Amino acid sequence: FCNRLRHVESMSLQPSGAGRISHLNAVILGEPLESEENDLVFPSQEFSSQALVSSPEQYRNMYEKSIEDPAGFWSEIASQFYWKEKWNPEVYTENIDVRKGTVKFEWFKGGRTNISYNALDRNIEAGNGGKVAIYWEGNDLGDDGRLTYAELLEKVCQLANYLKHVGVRKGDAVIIYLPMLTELPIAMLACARIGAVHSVVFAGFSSESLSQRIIDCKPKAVITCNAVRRGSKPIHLKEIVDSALRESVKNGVTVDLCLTFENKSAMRREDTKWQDGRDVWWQDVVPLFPTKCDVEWVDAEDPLFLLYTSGSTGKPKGVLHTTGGYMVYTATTFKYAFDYKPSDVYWCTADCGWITGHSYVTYGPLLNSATIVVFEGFILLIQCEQFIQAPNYPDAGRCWNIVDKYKVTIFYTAPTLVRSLMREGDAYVTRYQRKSLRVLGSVGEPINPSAWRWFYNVVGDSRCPISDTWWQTETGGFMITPLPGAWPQKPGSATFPFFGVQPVIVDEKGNEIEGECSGYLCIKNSWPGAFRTLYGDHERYETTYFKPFAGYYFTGDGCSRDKDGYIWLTGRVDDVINVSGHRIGTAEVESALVSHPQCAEAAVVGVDHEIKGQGIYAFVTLVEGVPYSEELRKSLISVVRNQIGAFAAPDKIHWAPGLPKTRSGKIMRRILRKIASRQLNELGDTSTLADPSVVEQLISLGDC
Ligand code: 6R9
Repeated sequence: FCNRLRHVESMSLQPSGAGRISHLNAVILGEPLESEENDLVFPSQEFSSQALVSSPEQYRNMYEKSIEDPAGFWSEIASQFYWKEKWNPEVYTENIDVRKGTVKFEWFKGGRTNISYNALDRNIEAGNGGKVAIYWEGNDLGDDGRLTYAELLEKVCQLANYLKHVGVRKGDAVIIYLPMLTELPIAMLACARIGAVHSVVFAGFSSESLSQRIIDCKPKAVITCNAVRRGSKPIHLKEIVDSALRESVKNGVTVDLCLTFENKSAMRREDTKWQDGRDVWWQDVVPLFPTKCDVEWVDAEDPLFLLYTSGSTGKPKGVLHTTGGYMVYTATTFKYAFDYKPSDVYWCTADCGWITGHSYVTYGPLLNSATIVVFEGFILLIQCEQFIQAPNYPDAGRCWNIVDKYKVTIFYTAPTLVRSLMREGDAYVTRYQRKSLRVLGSVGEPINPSAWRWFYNVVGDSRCPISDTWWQTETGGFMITPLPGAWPQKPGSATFPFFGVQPVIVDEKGNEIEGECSGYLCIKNSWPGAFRTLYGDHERYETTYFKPFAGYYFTGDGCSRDKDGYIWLTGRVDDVINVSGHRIGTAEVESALVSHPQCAEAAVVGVDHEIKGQGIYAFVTLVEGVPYSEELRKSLISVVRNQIGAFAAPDKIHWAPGLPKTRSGKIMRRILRKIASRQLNELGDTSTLADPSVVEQLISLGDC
């Protein structure tokens, strides 16, 4: 208690910068907190005293500097990286306001660098060549491996040399469709080394989704593996690629090279379907190339990668990140939000197919010369009938077995995993020691306070702060996040902005609102890790993100700020559903459903789901005369699985003789959401419906 009291006292520092940065709040301004002490979870004195940022005051000083002098703040940090040539005198230029012209952010322009060099060669030169870069843990117990920084560099160089040999050049796109093998980060780093633009496609996506991405970015090569195993059953990834490539050819996009890693534990090469001339075994060519490869120095604003994400229309958006700002931002956010120390062993459970795997499996940690754990196990479950993102093989204790095996100190995961393991009971956790753990992290969706407390009390033995990091594919890195030693946490709140980030809450008209409030979350300025455009569609970039509230970047999320200034994310306010931390556009699922010959119309909404956070609930109108049947329900679900991927399969199909529409024909999703969540007393005004009786019909069919 004394410790906590001391903390409360230290929280009550006199305001030093009050009024200067208006949107800041009690903690940041050093005012006493109004919350009851039992709403707050304090870092221990032991933790805080060793933390990189150990008090609100220290944060406040750094934050103020980052806002008042972004150029000075970020160039000082950027100088810790290797630059072949320094950037232009102006560190950054920005126009975030569409009314003033094209939206454009540039950071460190004119600077020449290479992120792969900074993540590998620079660390090796600093004496970390012998340090383990990657511990790889296979799905089967005992199937594992490790690579030091020096070994990782050699493997990256061999692949980079091979890619150069086959004609992949700076600026060319390369699609990577791999499960979580070490070859996945190796392929990313190899592309970056030669200035090629990687686009990783999550290996749970279907061939149609893959071909859509191939057609959009026209890659020089696709990198994949023949198969991945779930239990005893292989999933033939190469065949998914084959069919995607066939589809691409029909659309005028031919890819000349499909580099295929032979994943021996899943499938022998003799059993793999092959197209001579196009397909090449990784193991036959890559090891023949030299283990040293000259770096392609690129401009800070040259593209590093494209990552497709769901939006509110059917077409995925190619989020484009560039090199310099992204490098500086991911490394810095990683370091501070996890209070990283060189002795840490860090495990992020995300797949590299999502942004978390880019910024916080690969780039952020390796730029800090961290030792990372890469675990194969997740993809396998994603392919299961029921999409559950939790490693429960051989049992629900697997995560903690891995934590003890590698002495993991920082464990970063998604609320969906926490909830699904929580359901299995504490015994699976407590049978392992977990003594090495010191920081926990959460990402992907709001973490509900009960899951937060279980994560904190049971997994972290009530001694490990949780960094609940709010950010997006578009933001490149953390935007709102606890700094674990700096201030008390509130379970379920992402707390305060990272250095250089100015979040604002706006009302429907786009006016900034102050104090305790809720509204739409926007960002007021640029930051180094921001995405620069949507590939091939700058207009959509402006329309989606910068036009809804002119003068700001609109995140698509709703949030509230409490009396102490803590920020609470409340979820998407657009037509995007967040299933187990994965963004799925309702329009994508709808267009898959209506492609079924017996489906006339479909409307998809998100509903609360105990484990996944949100589940997918589809209202389906059948073609006149077609009867409902269980068989048809299954076939509708399989259409979605085939067109998008298993993780997008609807949890519920609700037969709908008609959909509630306005007189102008717009589907009223507000009403559908209420029906889906059985909040029938809250349907609100239905008088604007073209045919109000539709609602009654839907309710009576609810149990189908
Ligand atoms: C990193 C990532 C982004 C959307 C975002 C928001 C939700 C992510 C969150 C969170 C509450 C958190 N989200 N982290 N919501 N608290 N800590 O997940 O990127 O796949 O692009 O999703 O995820 O809704 O807008 P991405």
